[in-house]
Amino acid sequence: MKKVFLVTNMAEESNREETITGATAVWSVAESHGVTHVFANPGTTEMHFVGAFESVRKIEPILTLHETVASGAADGYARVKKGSNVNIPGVTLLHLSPGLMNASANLHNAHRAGSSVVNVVGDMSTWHSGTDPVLESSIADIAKINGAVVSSKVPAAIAADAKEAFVTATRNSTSPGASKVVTLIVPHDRSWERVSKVSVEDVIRGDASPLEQLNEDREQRSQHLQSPEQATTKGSVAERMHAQLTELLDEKEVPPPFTTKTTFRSIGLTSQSSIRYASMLREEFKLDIQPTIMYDYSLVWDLVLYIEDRLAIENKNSGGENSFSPASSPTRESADVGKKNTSHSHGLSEPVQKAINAFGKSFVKSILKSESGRVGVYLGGDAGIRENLERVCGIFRKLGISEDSIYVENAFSRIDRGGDLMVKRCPYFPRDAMATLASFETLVLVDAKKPVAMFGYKDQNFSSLIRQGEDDVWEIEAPPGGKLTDAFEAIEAAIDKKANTWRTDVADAKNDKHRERVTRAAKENTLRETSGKLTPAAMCGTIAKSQPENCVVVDESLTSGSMYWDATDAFSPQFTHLTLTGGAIGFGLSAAVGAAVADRSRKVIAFQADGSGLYDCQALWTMARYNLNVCVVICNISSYNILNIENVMQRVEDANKTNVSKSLTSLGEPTIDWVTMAKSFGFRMATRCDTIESFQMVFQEAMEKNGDGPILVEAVL
Ligand SMILES: Cc1ncc(C[n+]2csc(CCOP(=O)(O)OP(=O)(O)O)c2C)c(N)n1
Ligand SMILES: [Mg+2]
Repeated sequence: MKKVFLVTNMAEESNREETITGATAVWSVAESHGVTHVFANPGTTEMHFVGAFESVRKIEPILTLHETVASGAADGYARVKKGSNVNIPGVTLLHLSPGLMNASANLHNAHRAGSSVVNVVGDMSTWHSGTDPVLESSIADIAKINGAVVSSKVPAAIAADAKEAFVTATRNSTSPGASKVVTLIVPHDRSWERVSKVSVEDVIRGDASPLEQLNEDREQRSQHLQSPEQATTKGSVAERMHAQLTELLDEKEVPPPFTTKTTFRSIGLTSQSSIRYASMLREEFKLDIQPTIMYDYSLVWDLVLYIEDRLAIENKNSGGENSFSPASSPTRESADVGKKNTSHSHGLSEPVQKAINAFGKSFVKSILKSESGRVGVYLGGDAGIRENLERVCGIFRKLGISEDSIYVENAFSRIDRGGDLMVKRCPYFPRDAMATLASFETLVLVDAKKPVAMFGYKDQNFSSLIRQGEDDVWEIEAPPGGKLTDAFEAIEAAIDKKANTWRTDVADAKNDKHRERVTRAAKENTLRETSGKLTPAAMCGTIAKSQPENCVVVDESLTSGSMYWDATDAFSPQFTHLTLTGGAIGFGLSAAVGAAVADRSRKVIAFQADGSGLYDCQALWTMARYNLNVCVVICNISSYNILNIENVMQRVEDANKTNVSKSLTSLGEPTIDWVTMAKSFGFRMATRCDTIESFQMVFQEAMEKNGDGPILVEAVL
């Protein structure tokens, strides 16, 4: 026994002395977060990271030939890896600020998609920084545009810094649309300096003091929540608030609901948070506070802070860590930057659970009271993940709301559709989108930001796409410290109690009719012609009919794919659909790389408009090099077609008078040969099709091939 004990001790001692490079520490942390691949375009300051892949063998580096491919791939990877309770970040390795700048357009898309992405960016050595070497400029300033920044400047803190970056990128957020893009800046010397292996393992296991962390979080939260009034007000928040509320309710003799307009909602809280807060306050102060109102209350920020404190105390007592910020509070963006955030969900605290139950009850009661055809649902964020979508459709079915009243954002990050799930897509143009949503009296947003017009057009003077009043818009989202599914659970519990008033039959009858209508129209529109010149409609119908079950479709088809949604509703088995979320074109081919790397068992179809595909066509080389199971369909219309449409729609003065303006939307002269391009990037299979028959044959064949490397089909339209 003694001998064994001695040996163990000696092993521990030698472990303690074992050191690894900072770069290896970063990849070890990444590995502990489930990361399997890094999309890289390194330079001098990242060479130790390149070497560190030799030590962390579970992570495979993927070389991309432009940083926009790396960031788009990281986004596609994260979207495919995501589960209803799983978040594995896409990771990039980029060279200084120029590398990050090249990656930024697709990081913008990733930010808008709510994708978890960690960029590891090398910087000049700490002692060299500031001497103005040619490649130097502020990495943090560029990174901040798309999300949070963690700078690893302190010696030996690299594992903790990396952990902070990965935790921040994968946290549950209560705010739909909050960025999960995080940039970890690592000075050159920090990447080669050696750190104790045991200390890195401690960080990975999370042996840091939670209390310390909690205090730091709370301090930061109260700083970013402070209003000018708060800074000068004395007394505890609870005391002040009680006095204020009592005075408000007793002396002013204005029974709720009050009439003036300072509300929880007006400071950016959602309906869900407002109801939650009101119910907590009711319970605490035994005052009659109505849900969505705190009218005429001048220190409404105090309420927020007070509840934050309550949540933090509750969490501390239950051993959990919590992170909470009111949705889109004015200071949220700045607070995200450089903030320590270690949110993990360990179950909801009691007050949050009570509050969310109260929300569920109010919601179900109200929706059951409304006329079912007058309630519209708008899905965003994680609502499209299959488990979530099934639950959402199940919930609304019981409430009598049919699939043709359930819309998904036009620019959605992921929706697992097809088979027996059918929802609608909100139209692209603002006027159409607004009219669609305005046809409902009540609107329910599920994990979605309130939609605004993509552009402010000359003759359309509106921004919000929502016409309903504040009290007719419900927002379902993750509660503080919890997950979106906690909100679903509360609603389902409330629905279960109302089993005798379910309106499933109403929804089912409408659903049947809706499906019939969609299938008839899709057949008529996309399958009517079977031969002759290839058209966008025939292409959409063919893809929808032939795409295999469980494939991933990365859809940057823009105008050529306008009939694809309905065609897939009608003909496609279950699949995962990803789109361009941030409007920064040049995402599709890159995201297809990431999607194919994330799950090699799934066929990926990159449904790609030609103009957009030319921003990141280097992705083709990465597809070929790593033998990815991707079928690229290029919609070759030799133009920026959407801009021609905009020209007409915006009634642009003098447009097309001569060839000058036309030349800026045409991609012809010289024509681009995608087949030759693909072959030059290493594709073994690339074919051009200009008839319906040839496209049907080639695409069908491409769907049957697996493991033979990528295929490109150039659809000449
Ligand atoms: C990064 C970026 N640059 C420029 C634009 C402006 N823009 C929007 S659509 C478009 C052309 C799209 O053409 P294509 O991809 O061929 O699709 P099509 O309209 O032909 O269907 C351009 C240049 C943009 N949205 N993002
Ligand atoms: Mg085009």
